[in-house]
Amino acid sequence: MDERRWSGSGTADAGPSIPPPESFVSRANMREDPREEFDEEWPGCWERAAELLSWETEYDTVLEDDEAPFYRWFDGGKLNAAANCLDRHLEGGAKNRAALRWEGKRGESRTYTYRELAVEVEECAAALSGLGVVEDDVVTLYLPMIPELPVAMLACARIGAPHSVVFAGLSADALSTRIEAANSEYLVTCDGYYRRGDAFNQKGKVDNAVLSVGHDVRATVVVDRLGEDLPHHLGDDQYDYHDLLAAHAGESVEPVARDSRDDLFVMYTSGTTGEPKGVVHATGGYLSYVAWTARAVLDVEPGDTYWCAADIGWITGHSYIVYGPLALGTTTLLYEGTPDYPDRDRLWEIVERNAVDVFYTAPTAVRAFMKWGAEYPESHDLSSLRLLGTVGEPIDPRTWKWYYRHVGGGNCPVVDTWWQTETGGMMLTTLPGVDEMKPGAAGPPLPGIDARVVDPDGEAVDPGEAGSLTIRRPWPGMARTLYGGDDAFVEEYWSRFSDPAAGDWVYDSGDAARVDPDGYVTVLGRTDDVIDVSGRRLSTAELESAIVATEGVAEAAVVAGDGIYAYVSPEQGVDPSRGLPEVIGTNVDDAIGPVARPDRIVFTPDLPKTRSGKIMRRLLGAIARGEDLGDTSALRNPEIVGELRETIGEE
Ligand code: 6R9
Repeated sequence: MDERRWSGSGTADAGPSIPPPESFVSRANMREDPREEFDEEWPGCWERAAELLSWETEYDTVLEDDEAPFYRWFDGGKLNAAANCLDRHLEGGAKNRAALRWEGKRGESRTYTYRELAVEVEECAAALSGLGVVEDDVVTLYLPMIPELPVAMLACARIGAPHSVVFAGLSADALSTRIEAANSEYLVTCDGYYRRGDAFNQKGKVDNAVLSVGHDVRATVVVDRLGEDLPHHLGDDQYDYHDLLAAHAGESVEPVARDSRDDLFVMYTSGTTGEPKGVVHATGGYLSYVAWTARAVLDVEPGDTYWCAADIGWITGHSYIVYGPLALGTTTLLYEGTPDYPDRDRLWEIVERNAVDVFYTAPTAVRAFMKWGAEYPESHDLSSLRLLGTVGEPIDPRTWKWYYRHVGGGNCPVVDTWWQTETGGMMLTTLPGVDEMKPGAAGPPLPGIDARVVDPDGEAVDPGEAGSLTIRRPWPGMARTLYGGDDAFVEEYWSRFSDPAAGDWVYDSGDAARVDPDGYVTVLGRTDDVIDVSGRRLSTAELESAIVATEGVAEAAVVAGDGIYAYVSPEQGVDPSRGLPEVIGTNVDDAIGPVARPDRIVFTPDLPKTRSGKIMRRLLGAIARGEDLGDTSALRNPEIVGELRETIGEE
């Protein structure tokens, strides 16, 4: 961010506060605000997170900062993540509780009790060890949303081999880059998977990818997902998953006691801008933090059926489908597919059939539900729900309210959780049984978190002013480093606002934000996405929020082209030629000012998105400016790019 002032500060504010429903508060995991205590006790407060886990060896200290910003949490402690997610739940009745429920793409469903999941994880761990995997070998997992993915993650964790999960939809190229960067010699994948009913050949992509990896890939394990629908041949060093597990049936594998600071996994994130970075998470701090936040924010309880409808290939799936919920001994639901196949009520049918208690998804999904119409959620009994959450992008007040009303029936708090791959777990959000909600603002920092919005000199800005979102104290979920890139880690996140000579380390999130007088933070988007109009800086999130506030608009993305370009996706059945652009213009004038009025509005049925549902503004900017688009393989819906190019070219 440069010295110039932001425009639009103090406008497009979050809506008025909504108190959490009494029915929720009376049974919430957290009913008192612990923020003050956390501040007084910091960093000792984080023992409360560590206490949620079982430690093989007690830790010596809560926080070691002698190598800052390479902090060590719960140093001296030893634990195993898989043992925390499985073994310790096997005592007593919990072993027959469902750990995982899977809803497959073709209407199949499978349930694993904790006992059954533990058995398969041990067999998989035995199989991986049998292939030669030893502690600290990175194992790449290139699997769609099938139970074998969490099984393989936990099997790796059991033997102390960090996993690197790559989104199943990424290209062969993206896969080989990640295998190479992580120096990974072992791969678990599948023959193929179904997308909208069609069989896709995953193994073909894998074979191509492996050919272009610079080192030897010693073994590839292939899950047979499609059976007769896609016969395949196993080459040298390729093994059938089910045959391998059968060969190790019933074997037990002792969990490796890992140092708290040892790596649990690496996760490559390309985000919406830039090169992929291998974010590394250590075992003790990460697992404590995701368990603590799942309990405090998602209100997860052992008896719940909890559903995070995200992909495990995204950090959200690691933290809040697999590790957090299983560490707490709850039933976590895993779903494969898309929300509109076979029909647009698929998710609500799953909620009803499984009596889901807590539902967590991305704003982009909620905007799609809003676009399709309230009749889909309303045609199902959703009364089992007690809490809703969102993650991944700002959620505008209109979408928030739609979710609160049509999915939550006005009885469920909505938590808008801001966090990043690098933070490991949630950082800014309301505590659902404690804080009032303000639609459009993520909320205050969580207990123990010192988040500040600062100007280019690192000084806190006044309420209402926009600035850079920074974090001042370390927290247990934080990334340990970037894989093979300690220098890049410091450079990327800790150089902008820190004063190393004074021992003063400040984490730069790369996001822009604004705080209100109550300390609620509204995230305004990546600082790279900010647009510059005649010397004034406009936040994309604010502009988009003003556009989406227009009746008939489902989703919008704003970028700089020749002036301000707004890509707008209308709701189902809305004809945009009937005055919509004028209403949008007026709404933007009112919310921000005429300077922010889009110069060009392009209507489109969809916007290009990453696989975690983030709008790719970088691509939309390139389309608007007629530039080369670069690599589009990380897109969930690459076809839309060509369509938009044509639309813009034709006009
Ligand atoms: C968990 C995750 C991180 C970036 C982050 C920010 C955006 C995430 C948000 C949000 C506004 C929220 N983001 N949650 N923006 N409100 N509640 O998404 O990790 O994939 O690494 O992305 O996502 O821009 O910096 P990751």
